[in-house]
Order: sequence, then C-alpha cells, then structure tokens
Amino acid sequence: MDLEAVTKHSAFHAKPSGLTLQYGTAGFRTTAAHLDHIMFRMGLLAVLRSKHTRSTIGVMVTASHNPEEDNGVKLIDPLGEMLAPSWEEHATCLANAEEQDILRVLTDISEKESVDLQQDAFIVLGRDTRPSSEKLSQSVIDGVTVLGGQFHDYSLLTTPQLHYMVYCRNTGGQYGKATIEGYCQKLSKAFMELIKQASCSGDENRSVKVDCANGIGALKLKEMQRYFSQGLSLQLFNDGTRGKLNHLCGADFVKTHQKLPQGMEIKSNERCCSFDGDADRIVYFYCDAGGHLHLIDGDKIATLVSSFLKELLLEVGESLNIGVVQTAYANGSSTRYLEEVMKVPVYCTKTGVKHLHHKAQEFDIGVYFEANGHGTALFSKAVEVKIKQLAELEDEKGKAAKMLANIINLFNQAAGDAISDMLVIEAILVLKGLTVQQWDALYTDLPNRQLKVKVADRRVISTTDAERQAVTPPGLQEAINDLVKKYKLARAFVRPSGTEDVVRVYAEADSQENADSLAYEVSLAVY
Ligand code: 16G
Ligand code: ZN
Repeated sequence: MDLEAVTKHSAFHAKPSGLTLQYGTAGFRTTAAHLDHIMFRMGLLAVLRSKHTRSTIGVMVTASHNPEEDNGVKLIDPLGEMLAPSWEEHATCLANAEEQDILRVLTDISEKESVDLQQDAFIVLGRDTRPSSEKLSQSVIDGVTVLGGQFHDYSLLTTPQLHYMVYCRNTGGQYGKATIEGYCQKLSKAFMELIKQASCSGDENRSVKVDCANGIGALKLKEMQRYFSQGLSLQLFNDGTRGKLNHLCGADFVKTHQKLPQGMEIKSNERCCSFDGDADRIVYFYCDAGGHLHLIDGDKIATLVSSFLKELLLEVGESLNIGVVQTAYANGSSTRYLEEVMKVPVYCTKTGVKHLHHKAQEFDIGVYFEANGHGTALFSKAVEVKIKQLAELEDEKGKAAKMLANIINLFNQAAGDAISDMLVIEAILVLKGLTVQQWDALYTDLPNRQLKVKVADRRVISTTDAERQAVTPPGLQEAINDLVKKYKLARAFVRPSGTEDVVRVYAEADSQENADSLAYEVSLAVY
C-alpha cells in the first residue's frame, strides 16, 4: 500500500465533519452531496475485498427508487451476491473514520481479514442515470487506483446487469459473456426459444407498455429491444427524455401509492409494467373498464412463476424441491394461495434481498420475490445439469425440460432483474395462454396500507420472527395485537427502515377502510 498516496488522495475526498453513515440494506444511501468521501473509500474497500477473495468485485453507484437528488453505492461480491455481512461492518467503519484514522482502519481490515496486499485486484463499475452518478463513480475509481487496483468501467448499467457481469467474470465465462452484448444475447435467445415453444402463438403482436421511471431501464431496453423484437414489442414511457427520475412514476411509486404512474397513456385492460430507477424491481398493472387500477405485485409474480415451474417439473417427472421465499410484506392472500392451493412451501425472511436470496439458495429451485417487485428464481447447479440432459430427449418430457432450461437461462441468477423478470413473465403468459386479467384473478389481494412514521430514534424498535413481531419497546406488540383483534382478516407489523430514518407500518384487513384505520392506529401506538 502506498500509504502516502492514500492520505494525499483522501484529502481530496474529505469527509464532512460529524457525518456518520451506515452500510445498510442496500449499501450507503443519502443525498448525493454527502457521498464523495464514501465513494472514494468504497473504491479502497473494493480493492481489499478483491484481493481477499481473489476475484472481481463490483461497485454500483445508484440510489434505486430514491429521489434523483440522492445517490448511493453498494459492493457486489464474487458470485454476484450482496457484500458479506462482516465486510458491511468494515464498510461502515471505513466510511466513518476521521481523515487521520483512514490508514489505521485500512490496516486493521487487512489484518483482520488476512488480506494479501501483494494480490492483484480487479473492480468493475456501473452507475445509474442520476446527474451525480458520473462524478461519484470517478471518486470510486480514484480510490481503486490509489490502492493499485485495475478496473473496468461499464458506465451506465442497471444494477442487475452489473451483478450479472461480476458473476460472469468470476465463473470463467460459463454463465455468459461479461458484456452488454453477452447479456442481451443470453436473455433474448432464451426468450425467443421459449416463445417458439408456445402451441398457440395466435397473438402475434404481443406488446407491453413499460413505465421506465425515467431511469436506466429505458436506455437498456432501447439497447436490447432489437434482439427480441420478433417476439415482443415494447412501448416505453417515462424514458428519461422529459421527466425526473422516480418522480410520480416507477415501481416503488405505483406499489406504495397504489396509483398509476404519471406520463403514461393507457387504455382499459392494456398490460403495463413499471421498473424502478435502477431496474431491479418490476410490478405489473392494468386498468379495468371502470378505470380501476389493478396492481400485480411481486407476490403475484412469485405465484405465476412458481406455479409454472411446478407444472413443468411434473411434466419432466423429476421430484425436485421447490420453495417460495417472501417477507412480512407479502399479502396474506398470496401466502394462503401458495400454501393451500398450490401446495408449495413458503418461507418468510427479513426484508432485504440478501436475506431472501440466501434462503432461496437452500432449494433445488428457490423462487423469491419481495412484494415490491424485487426477485428472481434460483436453480441449483445439479438441477441445471439434470435439466440440460433431459432437454436432449425428443419426447414430451424433453420438451418440458427444454422449456425449463430456457427459463433457467432467462432468469438472472445473480439478482432480481426487471428486464429478465419481464421477459420471463411475458413468456409464461404466452406459453400458458393467459391474459393479464386471468393472471390477476388467481387470487384477490387483501386490502393493505403502508405508512411511515418519523420517530426520535427508530432503533428503539427491534423485531423478531422475520420482522413480524416487535420485541421492543415493551408493550408495543401487545398493543398491536389488541388493535389487530378489532378487525377481520387483519394483520399488522412495524419495523425500523433499513434505508431511511423512519419506522414502517404495514396493515392489511378485509376492507381498504379497515386496513387504512388499522395502519393509522398502529402508527399512533409507535409514538
Ligand atoms: C432496499 C432493498 C429492498 C428492500 C428495501 C427495504 C436490496 C437490493 N434492496 O431497497 O430489497 O425491500 O430496501 O427498505 O436489498 P426499507 O428497509 O427502507 O423498508
Ligand atoms: Zn432498485
């Protein structure tokens, strides 16, 4: 380590005094003006992580669905997963070190993790379309190079595309080529092959309207469209040419406000979807003839996907275990439908992709989706090999296996991916001959409401049972239980947010009115 150079460069990226930030659920996130030092330091940390794992590490500059003025950064581990928890702590430590302590903290991390400083380091970078992202990623590069790391800057990418690149690079190209072209080719080839397998390709002009949240998704879809235009035509809205990122549009807006995105013209019964600002979440929706919005969220996506996979497995004749992973936010109707009608085991984890992803890896086939639309399906290596063998057969079994093999290729195995999920969903709808209305009608969501509450210190609330029960402050859970008892089909929980300084409240009940008042009453109990 050229210690002098680190000190010198660090001074160009000085930490605002008194500012402390934490590596949270999705990395660091705050107003872009406060992030320059964080970026530089995450460049440093990425180099140590790369030396430690002897692998390529990713650094993504984005604040996803948060306002355009915000930004953020997260590190991507060798197999395209989120950063290991012990290194999240190192990240927080390094981020909050005062200038004079930087070298000591770097040395501490290297010693604790026995990092061989002679090792090479390679970092790949990606960023979203925020005005602040380009400059901030330059600061990451400054951190990388001052520690002697090599890098490749992909510049504009969706978050899941960077996860894909990292995964490809660390698996010797087996998963795919670590280029945008490689990504587009892999996904569209799988998609087009699936579409060809549809028995009734009657609906030749399939099209879907996409709300791109004025973010990176628009750019990347435009880039990719020509690869699959024979199978699906897209009409893009909120493509960033006029509106502001995530403002009154995008998956998070549509899901939390249960409102149509602005800037989109839709007719009744048209199939539409919304991406979030970095294109790792997707929700579908349509308006019925009465102008009423029907939201099809991550829970319904998980249901469509897992029922399709279960049917294919039956045809293939393999008894593989399939599990669905949800969080406390999953609508009660979805959990009931999955368990009682579809008979698939459902597991609940804490909020945050890393928890769901980790749990999903325990199954031969693990389907995970957060209600907010982040998710994917994971297939074990053994399943992939087996299915590819069976796909060689020329009978019905082989046909089903071929379909499954294409689905495996179409799902991003490294992270939830709006583009990949959209193509999977579109393919399943064609293959099953389902309209968006039929899909929506699988079950009826319980009316629900989410609220956020500002409190002096959100850490006074701690939870257990995958965030479904409050442990502290004393008496809070009892109060929630009493409120829930007043309503039919009701459920409610509170949890401190991992990304904002607020407490989140979720409630569901038999009517929207009741869900609203239960959420309101619970929010009063939080004070
Ligand atoms: C982050 C998470 C998302 C989670 C959300 C919860 C990742 C990549 N993203 O956006 O999965 O739903 O945080 O936010 O893990 P909250 O803690 O503020 O409710
Ligand atoms: Zn996102």
